[in-house]
Amino acid sequence: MTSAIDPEFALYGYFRSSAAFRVRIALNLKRIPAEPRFVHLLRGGGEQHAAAYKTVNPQELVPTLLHDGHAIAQSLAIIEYLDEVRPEPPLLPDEPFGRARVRQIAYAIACDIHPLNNLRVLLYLRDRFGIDDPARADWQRHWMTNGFAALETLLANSQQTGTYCHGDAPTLADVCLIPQLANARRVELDLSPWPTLARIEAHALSHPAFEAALPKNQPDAE
Ligand SMILES: N[C@@H](CCC(=O)N[C@@H](CS)C(=O)NCC(=O)O)C(=O)O
Repeated sequence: MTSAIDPEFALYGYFRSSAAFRVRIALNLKRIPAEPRFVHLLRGGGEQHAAAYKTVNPQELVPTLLHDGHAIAQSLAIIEYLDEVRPEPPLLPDEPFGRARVRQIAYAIACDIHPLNNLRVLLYLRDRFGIDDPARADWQRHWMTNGFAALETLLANSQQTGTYCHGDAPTLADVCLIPQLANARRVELDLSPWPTLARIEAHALSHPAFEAALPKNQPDAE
């Protein structure tokens, strides 16, 4: 959806990474065509563990944003940074309760759901405890179900919810929700118990910034 690459920005990511997916959405919304740098999370044991990448991000995770001589990791820190250096369109509301509510939704996903389903956690379950593929998929569905049920209640019962999680424009909350729902589809989680989440997802994916950021639309998609 974007044109020539902006040489000011580069993003280390992987097509399936939902944390990188969040940043791709934010960059698209702000019309920043960052140079993509691909880190294959599985090849050769994971390129995130290569010495060269460790100097960029000592946590050995994607995404990492390069801008203005800085390497910034943690998707939420990156997105709030982008919101400060490129404020339009804003991804956080302009009043304190709205900002807190959007962060509440974003953190429920990024801090409480996503980490339990991350690759390194799944690999540890397999390698340390011998947990097989179906049981690990069940683990993922369990923690997503737990988190989505709470989000559905929050969103369905709030007048602040609009066509997006907070009002009628995309915010940090949607930037986190849509990639998490993509992860849920990968493990064949039935989303029908959460109609508000599904409605917001359908609406968001009609926006080119979200659609272009989908894993399947990335150059490194397999
Ligand atoms: N809290 C971090 C999470 C980053 C993260 O977990 N990234 C995953 C991909 S979604 C990763 O790089 N995993 C590699 C691994 O587990 O080895 C953020 O929001 O950026």
